[in-house]
Amino acid sequence: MTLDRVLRLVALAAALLLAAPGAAAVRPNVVLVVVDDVAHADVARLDRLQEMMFRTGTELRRFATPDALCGPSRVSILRGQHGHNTGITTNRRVASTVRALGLEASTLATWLADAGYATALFGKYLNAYGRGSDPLARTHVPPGWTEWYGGVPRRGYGFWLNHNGSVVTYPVDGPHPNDVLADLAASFIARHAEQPMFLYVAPGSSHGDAPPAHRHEGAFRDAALPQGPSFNEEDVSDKPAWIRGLVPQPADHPGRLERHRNRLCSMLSVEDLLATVLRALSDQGVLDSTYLIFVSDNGYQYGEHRIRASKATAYDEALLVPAVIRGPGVPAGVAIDHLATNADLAVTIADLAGVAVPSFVDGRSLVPLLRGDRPEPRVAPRDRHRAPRSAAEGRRSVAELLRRAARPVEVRSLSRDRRAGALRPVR
Ligand SMILES: [Ca+2]
Repeated sequence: MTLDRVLRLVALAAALLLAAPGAAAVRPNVVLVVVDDVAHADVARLDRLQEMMFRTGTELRRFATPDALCGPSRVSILRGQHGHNTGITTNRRVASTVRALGLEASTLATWLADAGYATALFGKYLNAYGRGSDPLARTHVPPGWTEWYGGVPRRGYGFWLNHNGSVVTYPVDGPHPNDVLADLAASFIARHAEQPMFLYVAPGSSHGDAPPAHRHEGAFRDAALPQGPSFNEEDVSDKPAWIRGLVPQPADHPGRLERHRNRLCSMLSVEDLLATVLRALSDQGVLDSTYLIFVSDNGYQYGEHRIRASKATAYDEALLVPAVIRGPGVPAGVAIDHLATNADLAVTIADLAGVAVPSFVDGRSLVPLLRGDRPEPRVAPRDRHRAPRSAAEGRRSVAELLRRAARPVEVRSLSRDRRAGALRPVR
């Protein structure tokens, strides 16, 4: 253990004790909530989420998911590696490929379980897990999980979930998946509060058509599409050919409006889930010794840069996701603009737990950032989006990605900027 790490752990322990006198704070609990396809523009409209997380925690405003796609992002979260090092850069057969590559043998779950944590996953594991297109069985439980409630419960009512190796099917007239996940998480907390806990809570309901809980249907019936400065970008002459070939998108497209509104509605049951988890932690007297992290696996575009309804692009709206952490010693209502990525989560959580990480990780601990330190600037991971049609367009895409660090919303390509030549890929 390096001196720097020892000092950081000592400082964090001090912060914990200051924030929660009397609490068993040496090994804090961690709840990681990973939502699906939720963009910055979405969370701005979710009042209870703002109250439960953003006003009580520290926001990472430049939190990037370099592949901007579900599967690669979720593997990066569990492994602490960027997609170009996990080898997972698409959604194709993610679950079985991860297993075949042996990536499940060493994840955030195994690191924490080996250190004595009670670990549990609730909800979406990896794309194609247990689906007909993927040979990985629904009964598969990866190593490292004390309890396992994995599946891909993203179609709303009528879904399946693997309960510790046994598949449970919920009927269409049964509960909404997020309510099931909430109850399972609360039960886990009640049964394991005596030891340090790690909960990976992954409601997938905001993906795709995002069918909300019945009680939330129509709650955002008047919501308009987000229309920031990049919406229907007027001048695309400096963009790659595939962007230049796009026509302006209508702001009142019925299908996109419905998808956006459903996504917001589906997030209301995620708010309910989060409230249930907070209440369960509070009931057990461990809320003050628990870190809660909320993050999306990728962002989403509704017409920004003329892109109709998509992710997996090199633009801010898909790359940068809502990310916030609250817990003992973490300043409330603060926003940080330092670049962070999904590969940092596993390393950060291990750091909070005082657990060593394997040498293969790419991520860095964000604990110094939360403490107020400002580490050296980072270079964004290499862009892999939308296969460029020429080397020149490839450079242009990279330049567009990296320019992001300069402004919240960038509409001008950096491709003709000489400084782009100084940009370089990571590892
Ligand atoms: Ca996603």
